[in-house]
Amino acid sequence: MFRLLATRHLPAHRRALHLGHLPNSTSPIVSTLSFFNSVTNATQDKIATFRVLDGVGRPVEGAQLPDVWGLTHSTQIDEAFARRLYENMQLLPTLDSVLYNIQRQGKTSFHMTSYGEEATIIGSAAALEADDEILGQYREMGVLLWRGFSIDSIMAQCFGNQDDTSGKGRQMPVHFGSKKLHFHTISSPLATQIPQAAGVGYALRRTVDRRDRSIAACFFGEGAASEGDFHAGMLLASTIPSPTLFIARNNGFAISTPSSEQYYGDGIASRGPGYGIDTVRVDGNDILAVIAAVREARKRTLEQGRAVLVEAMSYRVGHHSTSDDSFAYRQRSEVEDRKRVDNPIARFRLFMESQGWWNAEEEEALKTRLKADVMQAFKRADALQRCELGELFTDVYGGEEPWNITAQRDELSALLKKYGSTWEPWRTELNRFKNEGRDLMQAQTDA
Ligand SMILES: Cc1ncc(C[n+]2csc(CCOP(=O)(O)OP(=O)(O)O)c2C)c(N)n1
Ligand SMILES: [Mg+2]
Repeated sequence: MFRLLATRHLPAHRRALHLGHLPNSTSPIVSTLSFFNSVTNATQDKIATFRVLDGVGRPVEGAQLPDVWGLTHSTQIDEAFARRLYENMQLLPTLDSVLYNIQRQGKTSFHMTSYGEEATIIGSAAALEADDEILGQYREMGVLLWRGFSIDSIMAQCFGNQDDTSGKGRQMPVHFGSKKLHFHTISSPLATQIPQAAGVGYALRRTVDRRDRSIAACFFGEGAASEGDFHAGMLLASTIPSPTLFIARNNGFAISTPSSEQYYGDGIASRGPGYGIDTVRVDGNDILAVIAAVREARKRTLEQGRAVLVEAMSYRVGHHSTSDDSFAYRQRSEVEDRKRVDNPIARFRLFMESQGWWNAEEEEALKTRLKADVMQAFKRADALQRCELGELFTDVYGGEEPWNITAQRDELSALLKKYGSTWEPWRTELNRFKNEGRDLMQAQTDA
């Protein structure tokens, strides 16, 4: 026979105490059968979104403007910092529009724009420290710009010319990397950067002079979060604690798959608590909200030595890439509406104007200057040759060159010697390389 415990009159937490708990678990025991499907409490069944500025750039009720910080102290956001943010936000679409168009002209092979995500990307960059390690997906060119990567370097990478410091012209466009700026080279397979970031965070924890100072910040799209690597990375960072900050850019699309088909739960943020990870969702079109959220997330991850997850909500205004035509799967009017109603650049500009920090003449002057800078860099990059052809075979592996690379170089060398100066298509192609392929044509080979 069951002996019923007379605990019904007790409040739930006392009742739970009374009933005890299981080994290996701190879960309170209850006698009421109830399922749950939300990580918030019942009165607020969706995760809230943090916002500072409204759609027309006014601080929302109760919001505080974020602090900015110098070497010695932090103060509320000031004109100089706001201008730097705004200029970097404006530089992104200026670069994007030129890089997109020159791909169409056949001058480069590919491009991916950041249209609509300027606040998410520049705001995150601004909230991090310059030597925090960045592991990006591919739409984070703005982080590099914020850190001082020049427009010439951007162009050199996209053209794959001899000045490309990211990969000597051997990577697809937008696959940037900079050791100096702590920006790990982009790789196309989705989500690989997520477990890698947990490893980088762990390495930072084990490095004495960076342990209390630097974090690993990992960007990924809501589509990439459907990969197994997302879960592997979150679990790794949760069970082997490390200062790793996950920044999910939820821009509504993974190429043609809308986020409504990407998950059934409450976005990406709902997954953080499952891994015991502090999580926040932020309006990714509000640069001040992004700065405040990422800055606080960074502080937490460093102080607690544990991972934190930020989900930034935005809308991918551009096509996925130059290989995509998004009007095949979404309405033109939807895009036009989003551009107008919730434009991250316009919102911040209105805020700046309301503070007396910006006006129409300055807007005009900035746009003219940025356009001229980008066009000049484009022309310079277009005129430069590629690296020496022989570079094709270097840096593939560390250490001693393996036999297969040597054999491939020898084969190309022999072919170039035979046909390089006589066969027209090759002669023309070779002119695009520094030293016109002579480094290989004159090389001693066994072939
Ligand atoms: C493992 C893998 N699968 C598929 C692709 C093809 N692919 C490239 S980008 C992309 C969409 C990613 O969407 P999301 O993560 O939301 O990033 P967004 O492009 O929206 O910034 C896909 C499916 C890939 N690069 N790698
Ligand atoms: Mg996406």
